[in-house]
Amino acid sequence: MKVAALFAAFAVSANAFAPTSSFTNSVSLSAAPRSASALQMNAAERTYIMIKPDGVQRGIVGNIISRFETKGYKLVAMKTKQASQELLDTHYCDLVEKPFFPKLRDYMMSGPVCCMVWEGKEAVVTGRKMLGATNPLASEPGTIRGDFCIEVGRNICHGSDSVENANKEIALWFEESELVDWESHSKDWIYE
Ligand code: IDP
Ligand code: MG
Repeated sequence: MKVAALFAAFAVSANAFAPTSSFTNSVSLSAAPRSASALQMNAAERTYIMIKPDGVQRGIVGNIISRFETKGYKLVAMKTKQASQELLDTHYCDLVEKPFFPKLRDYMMSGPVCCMVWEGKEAVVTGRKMLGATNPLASEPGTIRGDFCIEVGRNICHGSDSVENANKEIALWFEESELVDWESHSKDWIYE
């Protein structure tokens, strides 16, 4: 008798947590699966995010990773690296003539950087928003630069500024074999 009552109570409470039918439809794997090309267009954009030596030294790597993870972006590649002069000349090829470039290069070679590729819908433009403005004093609070730094020459992170440059930067900093093609189990909870 007691067991039956307990079972009935469990059935009612379990039902209270059951998803509504429309909710079920929106996430069901069997309901109208999207085509591979639709998923490609929505979710396969990649951006190159790099934590600069000051971000690594100051122990901000975990916080930055956490922001991209909790946003819903997918980590495709990650490593630490000591950047060479040649690599930085290529990466910052549009800035090599700037008067501040020698200092920028020294700063970027002063310790390890943390190189990452994040993937997801509009990852490039959204990644830039998450970083904040180049000059940290102009970055909104809530952005990475707005929360963690003060000077443009110590602005702790890099993010690609266009899809074209993202693809170039990913190819510059990573071997093809370092990019892992995997499917997130959360994708149907992040994309509708
Ligand atoms: P971004 O990193 O926001 O894309 P860029 O203009 O591409 O900004 O500059 C690359 C990096 O060069 C900046 O993140 C910053 O570290 C450095 N930088 C840019 N402008 C200056 C400057 O006027 N003085 C010193 N460093 C600068
Ligand atoms: Mg730039």
